[in-house]
Amino acid sequence: MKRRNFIIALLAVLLVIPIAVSAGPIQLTVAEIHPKDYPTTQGLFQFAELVKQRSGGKILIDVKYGGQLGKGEKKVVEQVQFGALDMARISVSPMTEFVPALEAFGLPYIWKSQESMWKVLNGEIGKRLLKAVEKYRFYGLNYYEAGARSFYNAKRQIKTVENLEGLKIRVQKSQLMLDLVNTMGANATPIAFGEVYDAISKGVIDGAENNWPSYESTGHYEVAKYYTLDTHTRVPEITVASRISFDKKLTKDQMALVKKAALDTQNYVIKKWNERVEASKKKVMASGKNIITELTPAAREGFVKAVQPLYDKYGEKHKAIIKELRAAQ
Ligand code: GTR
Repeated sequence: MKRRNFIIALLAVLLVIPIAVSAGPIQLTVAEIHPKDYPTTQGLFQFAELVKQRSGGKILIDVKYGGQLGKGEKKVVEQVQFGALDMARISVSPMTEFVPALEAFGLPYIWKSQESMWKVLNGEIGKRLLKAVEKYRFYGLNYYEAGARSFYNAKRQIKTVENLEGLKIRVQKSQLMLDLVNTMGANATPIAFGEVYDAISKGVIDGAENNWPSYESTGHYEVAKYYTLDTHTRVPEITVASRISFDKKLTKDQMALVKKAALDTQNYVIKKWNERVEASKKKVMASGKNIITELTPAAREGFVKAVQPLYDKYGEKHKAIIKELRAAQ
């Protein structure tokens, strides 16, 4: 090769290499506490698939499920907030520690039904609160279904709210949940989700509260046989992204693509969720060991009355949105 040609070839290689490197796919990671077959995890796989297809393989999302990136959601969200992690799918409850406006969604007996909740989440209020997280260095990507939460424990059957008195009940790391469970007469103990099974089986706590799929998938039903369907909250899930990492890694168009794909998986998760609730019920019932308690109308009234002091504490702060939520359903 002539000297001149050699220099041209060398320059071409030097110019092309950096282009080739920067043209590689953008890698994003999302943390999920649940196992592979859980509805929200399935939703994230679908999200990753849509993003891959729509970006022509330029944006790839790695779904780290099963709590691989942390057993407690609050710590995981902290990583998202300071940009060490791109995204996390978590419950709105621990998210209220970062974005207090979201507390309204976690108030007891605030939602009439699954349908009315989705009407609000997909409407103006839901969109506004998804946007509200931006002030705290997040992007809100979507909401997922999480059913209704109810109490379970290893000690005794709960037929009335008074029966909760003195039980040591695990709660998520959320002041609202702590106050709620204490208001109902139990002793609330915040523990990371992944540590609850051991804590119940060792008698460190008496029980916890969660929806059917979580009661079943975690195996909590094996160690806490009394499950009372008091459905005190219907707090949705949320997927949040790190503003630091998204602003660095994605263009405006790419960000819009990712956000749209996340929203497009919501209905898929609702469908998966409803199927899973039935499957979880079946599995728990089949064990033959669990005592499932439905509340009588009078007992339900007792539960609703018992949470009123919580509205005294949080109601003023969220007065406008509570009014809006009630009117919108
Ligand atoms: C589940 C929820 C999880 C986690 C868990 C908990 O229902 O899907 O994200 O918040 O509850 O109680 O910690």
